Order: sequence, then structure tokens, then C-alpha cells
Amino acid sequence: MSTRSAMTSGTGPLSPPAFPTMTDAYVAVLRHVHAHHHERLVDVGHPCWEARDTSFRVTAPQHRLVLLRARRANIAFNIAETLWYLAGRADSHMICHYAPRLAKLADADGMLTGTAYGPPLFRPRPADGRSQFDQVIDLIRQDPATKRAALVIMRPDEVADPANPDVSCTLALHLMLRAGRLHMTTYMRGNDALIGLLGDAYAFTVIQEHAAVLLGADVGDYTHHAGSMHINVPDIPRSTAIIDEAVRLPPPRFDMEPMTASSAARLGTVLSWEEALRTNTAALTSSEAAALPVDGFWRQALAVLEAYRQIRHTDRRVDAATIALMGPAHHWLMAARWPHRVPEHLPAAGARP
Ligand code: 5HM
Repeated sequence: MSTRSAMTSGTGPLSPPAFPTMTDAYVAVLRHVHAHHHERLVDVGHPCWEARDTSFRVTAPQHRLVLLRARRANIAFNIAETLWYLAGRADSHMICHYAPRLAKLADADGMLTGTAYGPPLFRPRPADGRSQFDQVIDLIRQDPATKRAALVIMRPDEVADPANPDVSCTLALHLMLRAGRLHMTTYMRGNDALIGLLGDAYAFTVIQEHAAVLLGADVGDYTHHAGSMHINVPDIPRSTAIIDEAVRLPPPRFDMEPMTASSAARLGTVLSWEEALRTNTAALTSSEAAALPVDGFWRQALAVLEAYRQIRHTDRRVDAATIALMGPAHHWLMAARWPHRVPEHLPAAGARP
């Protein structure tokens, strides 16, 4: 690539490798940690395989789902965690409905600190009622070429107490609007390549797409840097199985429903439905879903949460109407995670498996 075209595209020999989908990037990161790690055996915490300074780029971050059967991703949790962030929440009550393991990080009041990215990103600040996210969106509106649109997460005081079990792993999310495309770069101090990376990339790319829609921009690249990318030693066999699957079976590829409209009111509708489904005070029927004032992206997300409601609160198989509503990619993931509750996704005749 010539110097000029490298400058135009923003990529060059020192840029991270680029992948079309998050599934491709995820497998590449696992392989990288397997091939280039140092074994870190510690007295406290988890012994792990660690690859320092790992970076990658996804050029179509709408393809944020990791479609690998052996990973058995919990997409209901990924959606709920993203909503938990967008709502600015820190309570374990909501998030532990989807991931009970997080309860061990909660403080005496049932609050999460480092893991809860909602308060630093989306909670309105007393000074002017705007969140850090609102401020950054306004900054880009005023100065589209700005290099200052960084959303800072980890705070210095989090490491004051060495015994704090919950210190933010993400340092900052950085938005850059260039040539009509909104790019996001994530900086992490530490990232679990098998467990944490999948949900982190999901939530951050949804935030990226949400910001792009608010700014009337196209979604650009998603780039991710982690100082310590690692796999805990007990998880090595599982990561090996995932890498093996990716070699044997090409992952499926689905068209993704784009986000087309974002506003506080639409998000409010999604959040109140999440609560109703979590508490089993309502069920989302097809006719109700069709009437919701939200776009196709959030309608599919709510259908996943309706399926999760059926899994948690009934003993029946998830109904066909809900499966149709959630779209094929979510159906594929839910069937991989809950094969006894969700019928297998069968590709349409003539489609790529
Ligand atoms: O000792 P330390 O604070 O780094 O342990 C937390 C670990 O949780 C991280 O090293 C990383 O493996 C994982 N993690 C992650 O991958 C945690 C968070 C929560 O901030 C995250 N991704 N978002």
C-alpha cells in the first residue's frame, strides 16, 4: 500500500489485523494467545496464558455475534448487560438475573463498581444533567474531526484498595468520526479472551452503532487493544475446542438487522420491556412486538429476552413466534446455548450453512 493510500484508509503496517466479523476476530485472538503466550502462574488470582499487547480490528462491527457452537454464548446476557450499561445502572439485582456469577463481585449494598460501566458512561452528572456519552456526542457534533471524544471508564481510585475485587478492565472507549463513518477504539488493561472479550465487544459495538445513529453517521471500524489478553489455565481445553471447531466448520454468516433509530424515548421503551420480561409481569407477543415504537434491531433483542423469559419462567420449548421474531442469527445462538429449549436453526434451502 502506498503512503498516500495508507493515510487515506487509516491503515498501514503498524495497524492491527482486520477481520470482517467478530467471529473471525475472536478465533484469531484465541489462536494468538495459544501461540504467543507467556504462562503466568500466580499465588493470587488465576494462573493464565497471557499475550501482552494484543490488538485487532473488525471492519463490519454489526457482525458482532460470535457464532461458534463450542463457545455457547449467552446472547440474552450480552443484550441485558448492554441495556444495563445504557441505563446507567450498577445494581447486581438486574444483571444477576442473566449472570448469577456476578453476585460475588457485588458490595454489601448489592452494587457492582468496576464491572458496571453504565454509571461512568451513561449516568447523568449532577452538574449539567448530561452523561459523559451525551457530552462526547455533543463534542463530535460541534467538531466532527475531534480527537477528544474519549469515554473514560477506569478511575485512579479503583486501585487504591489492593483487595478491591472489581476494578474496571476497560480504560476508555474512543469515538472518531472520519469521512462519514463513526469508528470506535477500545483500550483495555486486561481482557479474558475466552469469557470477557465476547461480551465486551458486543456491548461496545452496540454503543458504537447507537452513537453512529444519533450522529447520522455510518458505522465504521471497531478496533480493540488489550494490554493483557489472557486465557485462564482451566479454560484452555475449552478454548482449544473452539479453535478446533472453527477449523472444521466454517461459522455461519447471517445478515444483521441494523439499528436505524435511536432516542432516549425508544431506549426507555426497550428498558421497560426488559424489566417486564425479567420480572415475568408481561410476555412479548408478535402483535405487541410489531406495535412497539422501536426499530428492528431492538425488536429482535427484545424477542431474545422474551425467549429467555420462557426458558427461565416456564418449562416449555420457546414458541415459534418468538423464534421468528428474534431473527436467524439470534435463533442459531439460542439453539446452541439451550438445545433442549430452542429447536435447531435450519438454514434455508440454498443458503450458506
Ligand atoms: O485482576 P483483574 O482486576 O485484572 O481481574 C479481572 C479480570 O476480569 C480481567 O483481567 C479480565 O480477565 C476480566 N474482565 C474482562 O475480560 C473483566 C471485566 C470487567 O471490567 C471485563 N472484561 N469487562
